[in-house]
Amino acid sequence: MTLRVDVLTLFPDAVTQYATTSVLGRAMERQVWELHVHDFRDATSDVHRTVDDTPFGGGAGMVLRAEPILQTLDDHPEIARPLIALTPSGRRFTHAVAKELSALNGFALLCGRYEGFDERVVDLVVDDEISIGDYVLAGGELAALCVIESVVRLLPGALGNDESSVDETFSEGLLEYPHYTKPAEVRGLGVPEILRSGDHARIERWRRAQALHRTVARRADLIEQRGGLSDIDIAVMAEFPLLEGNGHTG
Ligand code: 6GU
Repeated sequence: MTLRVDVLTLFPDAVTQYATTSVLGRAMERQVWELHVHDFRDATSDVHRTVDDTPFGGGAGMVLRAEPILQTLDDHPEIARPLIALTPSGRRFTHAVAKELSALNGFALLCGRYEGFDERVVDLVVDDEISIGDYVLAGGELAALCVIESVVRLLPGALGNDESSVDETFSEGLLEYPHYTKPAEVRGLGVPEILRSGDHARIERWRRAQALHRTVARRADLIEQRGGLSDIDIAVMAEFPLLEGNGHTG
């Protein structure tokens, strides 16, 4: 089944350009997903094609008008639902939300600009509001692309044979262990000896220990979310303590 994604934006070329490149572009060619981009400036009816106006109540910045967005939805009843608005005041986007969206037949993303859109758009047509993190972007386009990429790569057939989204960061609630490739020495830095030992059971425990050490050091909130460290976690971390320089020499 092909996932249908609609994007409502004032910058259709920026969205299309990225979404047809690399992993997303290849997945689109394989019909894992399809993209329908709608420029809501096309749904304006005044000569200046005005999409924004000053806020009632005063204050800085401009607000996106409701009508071009509502008209776009009226003109295109085929636009997928739910309609998700991208805004820094939305609920936080996480791997769990990406999984939710990847289970749908489709969804639409509304990209805000300026100070946001008229709240009546939210009242009338928006089903959900999402933010990708606690910082402010100039518009929702980059956020929409983050959502699309993280969702599409979870779909069957989206990634190549030697890529996988099963075994990576966040699918397990831990950060990734460090990776190395050839050559064995880079500007005086080696590769942890164990990775060249051929002892696969031991390598797996070492990687697990590194993922745990990293997550404890950088994202204690993730450890808490998974209910703390298990006895097995503690044992494997003790078997492979964190070495200086992230273990490059050991
Ligand atoms: Cl979804 N939009 C904007 N404009 N800024 C953001 C965001 C979204 N998520 C985090 N910052």
